[in-house]
Amino acid sequence: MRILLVNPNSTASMTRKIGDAARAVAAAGTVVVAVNPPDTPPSIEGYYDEALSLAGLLAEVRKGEAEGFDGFVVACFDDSGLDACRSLATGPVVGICEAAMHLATTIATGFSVVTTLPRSIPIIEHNALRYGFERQCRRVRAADVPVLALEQPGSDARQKVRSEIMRAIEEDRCEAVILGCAGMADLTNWLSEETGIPVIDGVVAAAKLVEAIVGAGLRTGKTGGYAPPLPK
Ligand code: 5HY
Repeated sequence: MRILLVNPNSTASMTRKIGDAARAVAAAGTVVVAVNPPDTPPSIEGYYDEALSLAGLLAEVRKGEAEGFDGFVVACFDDSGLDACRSLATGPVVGICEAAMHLATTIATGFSVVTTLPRSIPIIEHNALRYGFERQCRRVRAADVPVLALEQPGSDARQKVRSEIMRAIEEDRCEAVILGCAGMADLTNWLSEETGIPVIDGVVAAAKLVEAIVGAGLRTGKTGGYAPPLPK
């Protein structure tokens, strides 16, 4: 099968990181391709950037559908434009936030999320409500690092994420932690070793969930909310 991961921001180094994380866990026979639009914000930090990224995200999914990809991942933790992408795609479209939260509830009675900036906290809290995980989500926290600091070698971003996870373990009774930014995908194993609890990266979670859905022979339902766009 062929899975397309779309990073809605335009930072190519993050797109490469996202693709590498998914390829590292892909089953034999699964081809993973990661792309980003050329003209969206370099990082998505809050509602405004998210809105600016939507047209580029949809264009990439439209192209991927035309090229026959079997499934799609929206690789931004806001789960930007998920429903609109599902209207375009035949195969499943999975957001990295929803996938990570689904997986977390199978291995922990409660999880916390550590994202980048405080402005992203209400967006992720809304996602937990939307997906029905508000009871298992102990808290959404921010390490207070800009998204692109995760792309800068030598920045203190990884240490700040680690410290926030330690606070989550201490204060939230969380038994797993979700990384609340696609740009953290390369920190997962190190953070799990450092903190001693399961650390879930949404990119890996979403890629494996798409594999499972396609493998089960399922596709997006087209008779209602996810019906194809009408010509205008
Ligand atoms: C993301 N922003 O996953 C989100 C999450 C965040 O550019 N990629 C981004 O940190 O707000």
